[in-house]
Amino acid sequence: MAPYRQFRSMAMVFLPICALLTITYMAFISFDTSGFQNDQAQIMKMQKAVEDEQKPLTTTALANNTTNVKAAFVVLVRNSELDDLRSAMRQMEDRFNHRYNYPWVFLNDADFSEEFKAKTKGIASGNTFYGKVDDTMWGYPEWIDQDKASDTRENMKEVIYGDSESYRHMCRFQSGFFFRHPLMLEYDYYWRVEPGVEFSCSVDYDPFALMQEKDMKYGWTISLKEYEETIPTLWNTAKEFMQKYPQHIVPKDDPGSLLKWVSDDDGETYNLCHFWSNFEIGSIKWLNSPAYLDFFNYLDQNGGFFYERWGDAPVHSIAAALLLKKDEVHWFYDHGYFHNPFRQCPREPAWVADEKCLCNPEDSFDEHWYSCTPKWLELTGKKRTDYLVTTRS
Ligand SMILES: Nc1nc2c(ncn2[C@@H]2O[C@H](COP(=O)(O)OP(=O)(O)OP(=O)(O)O)[C@@H](O)[C@H]2O)c(=O)[nH]1
Ligand SMILES: [Mg+2]
Repeated sequence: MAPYRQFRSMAMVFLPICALLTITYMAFISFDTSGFQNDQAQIMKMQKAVEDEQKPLTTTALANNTTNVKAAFVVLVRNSELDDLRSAMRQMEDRFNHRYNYPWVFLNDADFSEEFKAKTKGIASGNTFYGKVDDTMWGYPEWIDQDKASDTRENMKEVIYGDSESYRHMCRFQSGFFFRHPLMLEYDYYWRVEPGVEFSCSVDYDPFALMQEKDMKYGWTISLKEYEETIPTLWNTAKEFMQKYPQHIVPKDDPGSLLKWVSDDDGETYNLCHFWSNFEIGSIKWLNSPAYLDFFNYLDQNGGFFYERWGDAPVHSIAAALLLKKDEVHWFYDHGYFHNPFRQCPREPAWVADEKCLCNPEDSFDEHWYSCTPKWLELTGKKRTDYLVTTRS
């Protein structure tokens, strides 16, 4: 019996001590774990915020350094604009194309000079092609009354480019023909470049791959309002088109409809909003589709390219708003771009401008009262950062 009693007295001493130690340990563990869990949740929340800010829209476009998209730059240009063109090309090559080597297509209503060819070929990292635009694409269609066109120019002297004949041919060509020039037909996507523009941010992903991967049709950087005097009857003509070709129109009650971007009264009138077409990354197949061609031909028959001064920017933009859905149109927010007098410079997160760009976000036009980009964001229900593709290096 003695060993049992000894064991019992030892147990009476040790058991409470063990119980106390166990309780203390459990309390410590549970306190420590919940603290750890809190920290962990906090860290995960912060990581998610950073990831959301940096979330790439695509993976392929970022990962692929090789050219697998059938795409080209397209430049309508005169020989006299060579220096300004070389400046724009140099920036495009340094900021983007030296890693991708996409070809350049130059178009002109006159012959390109040998100097022009040599000095553009010298800068391009991809192949260069030079095309002449003939009078099937640059000139008066037979239904145009040229006296009436001439009177219009006389009467529009006060309007910017209102008295210019060549400007009208240019706008009609950019609206309805550049994408079916024989040199362009082998490509799926184009990036329009103009002499004298600036590309002020490094583009470390492939916008063409992004467009292809997401099946997007039209990309832009700056939006603004058109001079009303240049397009008095454009919207009414577009409304007639909508009635005649309902099969091409995205219904206005479709959640993807972009009608509200160009009209504040349910389609009654045009609010003058358009994408500035001197920068465009777009689908050549879309422009060659029956929907777009029916639209262009309908406008062209009306004669407004000559009897008014319809610009290719409102023409492309109204087409996009009527024929495309929200997800098919992309704001290239993370591109730095300047065409006199407006600039696009990414605002936030701050690192984009600091690390990738040579521009001041305070100069960016996107929040200007004359910009239509706030309306775009409101309609699409997106934030600027939703359009961020570039990532931190
Ligand atoms: N070959 C050729 N190219 C032209 C002609 N007119 C304009 N372009 C080109 O067409 C594009 C648009 O013309 P711009 O004069 O820049 O028109 P804009 O951008 O509305 O006006 P700006 O404020 O002057 O730049 C540019 O790439 C020009 O080089 C022309 O008569 N012949
Ligand atoms: Mg220009």
